[in-house]
Amino acid sequence: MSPPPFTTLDVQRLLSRLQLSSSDDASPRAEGTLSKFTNPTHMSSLPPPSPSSSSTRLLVIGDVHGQLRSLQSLLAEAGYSRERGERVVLTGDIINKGADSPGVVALAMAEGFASVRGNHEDRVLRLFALAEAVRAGRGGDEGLRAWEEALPKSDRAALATARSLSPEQRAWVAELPVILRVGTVIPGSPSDGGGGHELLVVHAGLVPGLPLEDQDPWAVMNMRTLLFPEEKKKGKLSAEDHAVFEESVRTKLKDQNPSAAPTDEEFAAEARRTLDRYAVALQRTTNKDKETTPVSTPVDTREGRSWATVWNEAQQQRRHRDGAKSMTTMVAYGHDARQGLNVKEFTFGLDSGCVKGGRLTALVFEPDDEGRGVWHRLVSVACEAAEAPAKDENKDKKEKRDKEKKRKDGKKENTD
Ligand SMILES: [Mn+2]
Repeated sequence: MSPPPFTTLDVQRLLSRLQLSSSDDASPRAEGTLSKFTNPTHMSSLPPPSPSSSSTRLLVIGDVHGQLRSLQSLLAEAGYSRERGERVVLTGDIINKGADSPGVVALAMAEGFASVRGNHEDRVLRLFALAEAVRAGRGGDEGLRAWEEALPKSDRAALATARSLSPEQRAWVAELPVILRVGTVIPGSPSDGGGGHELLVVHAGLVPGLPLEDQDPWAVMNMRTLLFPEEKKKGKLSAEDHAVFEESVRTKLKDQNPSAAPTDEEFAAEARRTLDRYAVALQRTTNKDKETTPVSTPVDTREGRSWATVWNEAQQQRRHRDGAKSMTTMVAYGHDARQGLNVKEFTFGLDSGCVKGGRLTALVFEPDDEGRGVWHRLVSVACEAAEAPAKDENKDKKEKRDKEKKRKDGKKENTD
């Protein structure tokens, strides 16, 4: 008989114990950075090109998902040169699903690539930390096996990915920030008013009008759309949107503790915290930004409005309001393989489905030949679909039934 599932409280207790012991070098399980596995770095900045660089090219590459060969051919296709000091940024989900996650991380570390944390990095790290906590906290290897058995197949696969990485590779992945500020990629010139464009890289999206430090890390790694409150409902979501919002909160809690459903109290507390976050953040938002972008709540489903569409509208309004002298903010992201390549004026959706046999895409910023400015273009290569992981028949059947039920309920599973 399997032991009762861990409650969210159990998990928090186990993880905090593990974090306390993580600085203890005497512990064989200590990785020194385990607290970073479940508490990601919120934001960091990409270092500018080094003074010795002979090229200022910047490559931003979509979701690699362990497809090492595709990444290598894309770098070759784009004419990437480490010797010239070119910089590469990955949009997250560089590991899991594909055949060679350790190979991708090894290449990224060796070449000094930057990346953000995607939902797959987050899941892989979280499951590893949880598994270590379970082993330490309940029944050693035996208890761990029973806990693993009860996990859904995709979580067991993520745990296998975590264990395929070396401790140094896991530590590197754990350092990846949720938001990466790249800085100015297209400088403004006096002739066009001085404005220019800066670039942010995230895995899934950002809530327009909300300060970066107020963005919810889970939402930045998972969001697709925004729900807007209704004026006639005094700023509250419609009943329909509220149901969508609740579903998204459940997914967030499940991501944080895959081994147990939250209690009603935990769910209610998280839903309240989330709504408060956006209400409080709205008060902090400057009046100027409030005019262009009403506050909204991000969700991981496809109901509501695309965050990228709203982001573009906000940037266009800002430029209209402040003129060409103001800096505008572009965002490069991945995550949305079903939507596919999605390039707009101020947003670049770069997940073109490599792991499903689509393409791997790079957004390249480079000076034009006459040195008159910086331009961007896309380079991509075709990918072979990753092989499906080994079968586990009983579980497969159950998961197929669950999926079938979800489909009948009109829901589609998001696995990006
Ligand atoms: Mn993703």
